[in-house]
Order: sequence, then structure tokens, then C-alpha cells
Amino acid sequence: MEDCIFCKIINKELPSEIIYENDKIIVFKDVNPKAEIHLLIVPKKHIENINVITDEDKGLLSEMLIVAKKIAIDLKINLDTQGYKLIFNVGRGAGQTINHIHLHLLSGFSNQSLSEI
Ligand code: DGP
Repeated sequence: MEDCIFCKIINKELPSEIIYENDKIIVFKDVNPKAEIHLLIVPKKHIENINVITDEDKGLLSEMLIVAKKIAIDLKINLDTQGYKLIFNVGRGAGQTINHIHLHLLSGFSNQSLSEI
């Protein structure tokens, strides 16, 4: 997608702090972190949001969760003391600003309201 910021990050046309990458998924730091750890898990396939996924995307979406888990383990996030949240914003009304599916992984909160993420 020509005008998609995340497609540009995926194609390395825009810089980002990449944490993990495989042939289908990239993970990078959110430029405007709302928690100590704030990562975006992004499929390389351009899909606007959860509302337009199809059966064909089942594998990709489960892989996003598997990657989230792997990263949480790699970062040694303790589930009892810290834990993490996984969030999809779907649609402008829910705060989606980038129209390319992304899963927020957040961990380490001060007093952040969920509605601000
Ligand atoms: P959402 O509001 O759910 O669409 O989340 C989009 C997130 O993407 C938001 O938290 C800020 C982040 N973001 C926007 N532009 C960039 C960028 O150019 N680089 C990075 N690393 N993150 C970005």
C-alpha cells in the first residue's frame, strides 16, 4: 500500500526500532509509547483492520499471538508482577489511527487509561 506508514516501515523506507522480524510479521517499538514496553506486532500483509479479516487470515492472526508470547518470554515479563496487555484498536472511533492491522503489546504501566492507548 503506497501511503501506508507501516508498509513503509516493513519495506524499510521509514526507520523504526525493530525488535523481531520473520517472513510474515514485524515487531517494532511504538514511536509514542504508552507504557514502559510498548511494541507493535504487525503482519507484512496489508490488512486494514480486524473488521475486514477473512478465513484466509486465520494463520496470520494466530502467528501474531504466538509472536507476542515469544517476545514477552524473551523480554522476561513476569506475569505475576507485571504481565502485559494485547490490544487491537478497530476503527477510528476506538482510536485506530493507522489503517494496517497491528497488535499493541504493552507492559509496565504508571497510570495510563486504556482508552488513551
Ligand atoms: P493505533 O492508534 O491503534 O492505530 O496505533 C498506532 C500506533 O502507531 C500509535 O500508538 C503510534 C504508532 N505509530 C504511528 N506512526 C508511527 C511510526 O512512524 N513509527 C512507529 N514506530 N510507530 C508509529
